[in-house]
Amino acid sequence: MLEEDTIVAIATANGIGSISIVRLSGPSALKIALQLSKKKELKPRLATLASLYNSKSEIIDEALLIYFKNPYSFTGEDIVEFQCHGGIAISNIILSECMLAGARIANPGEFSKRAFLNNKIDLTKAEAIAKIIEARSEDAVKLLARQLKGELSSFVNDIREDLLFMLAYTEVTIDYAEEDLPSDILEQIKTKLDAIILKLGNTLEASKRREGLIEGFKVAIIGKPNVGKSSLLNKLLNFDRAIISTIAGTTRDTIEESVKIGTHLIKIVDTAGIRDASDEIEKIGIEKSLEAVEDADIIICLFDNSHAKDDEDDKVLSIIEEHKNKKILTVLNKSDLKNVFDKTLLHEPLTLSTKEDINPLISLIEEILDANTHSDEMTLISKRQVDAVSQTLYHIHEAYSPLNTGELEFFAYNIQEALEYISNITRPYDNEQMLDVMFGAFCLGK
Ligand SMILES: Nc1nc2c(ncn2[C@@H]2O[C@H](COP(=O)(O)OP(=O)(O)O)[C@@H](O)[C@H]2O)c(=O)[nH]1
Ligand SMILES: [Mg+2]
Repeated sequence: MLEEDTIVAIATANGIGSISIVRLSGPSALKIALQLSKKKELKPRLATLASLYNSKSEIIDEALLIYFKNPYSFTGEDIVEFQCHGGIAISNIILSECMLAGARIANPGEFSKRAFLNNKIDLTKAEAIAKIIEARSEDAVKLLARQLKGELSSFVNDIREDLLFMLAYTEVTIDYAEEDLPSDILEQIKTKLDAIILKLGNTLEASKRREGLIEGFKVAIIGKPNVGKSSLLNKLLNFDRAIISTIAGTTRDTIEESVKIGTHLIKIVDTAGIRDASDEIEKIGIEKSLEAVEDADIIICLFDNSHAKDDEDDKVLSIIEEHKNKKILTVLNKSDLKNVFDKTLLHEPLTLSTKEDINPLISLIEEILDANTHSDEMTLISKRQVDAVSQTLYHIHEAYSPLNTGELEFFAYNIQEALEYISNITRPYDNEQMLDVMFGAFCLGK
């Protein structure tokens, strides 16, 4: 289903660089490129050096032209790429000349949308493209590259095949026989259902646990006032981001910053000290500290080694007790002073001083993140994918009991629903609106 109009966009970032790429896609792409270059022909997939001319035949640049003849291009349409000299002016002039010659400016994500509509990529790849462009860490790139290569597509296709197999058998039984499913087929279906439930469940669980791989894992620093939370944040960031003082209640709001640890990007959150405050604003700050705990993947819980444990520390300990499902690192700070905190009251505390060396803590965080990153578990990268898998899993669970009671129509209905949801991940049956929203979020020129 080839589009009528030809679109054009500057594919490279808007700024000064050695080259810029202007990309044309659509039925007139070649014609427009020949007009601008005054060439008779362009050989597909061959780089051709050419002078470019404007509509008044004035020379505007010298560029490398590459023609991709349909269907062997990213969009599946004719594409011509101009590799022109870098800079804002040149690429904009070429863009305007392409428009004068009949192209229209592309909408955000329109190249990818055309690639999707022409079956060149499925939605998992489209999402991976959008995200890999914005990725800010090596972890994110590695994860997204796997999806780009089609890992999720084949995962989805395998499950679809199994569901289709079940549907085929049950439909035949419903149509032609009064009898129940033959018992060996029934057993085979149950085995397949169990395997799918396990696969989907593991994927959802792993995706939740590894959510931070793209945006950055959240690490919250908590503790009572004055234990050195803001000092730790500043030390991790290597600059004075938060105000540090001996006055309890100095940090009233949560402060969030991104920092790289090893190959990982983390979002580190400094919080207001937890205590029974009477000040209204401080109270709100403490509420936000508790929210930060909820949101965090890793919690660094600070105590002051120069004082004995008190009621405020107990309060902090009771909070981490409620969040045992998260990674919790307990740190006895201010260990450069006289050590009076009873270590045995904490679980494997790290003894350190933010005034001196925090490397042992950094290594520990890196170890945790490494363990979470180096795994080949299937990971979903968007809420859209997570929702689709959850719905698939729901309908597969729903299919189980009618199978046991021989109500094959109900079984078939739920498998049909599951099929539709799982298919949505790669190629929805029809959902124009969803496609517009999705591709609209792409950056220009993609
Ligand atoms: N001696 C010593 N003082 C520290 C250490 N860490 C923080 N402090 C001091 O403790 C006070 C409170 O620090 P701050 O980071 O504002 O604590 P917060 O309220 O937990 O954010 C400041 O005067 C810091 O200089 C440390 O490791 N050793
Ligand atoms: Mg503070």
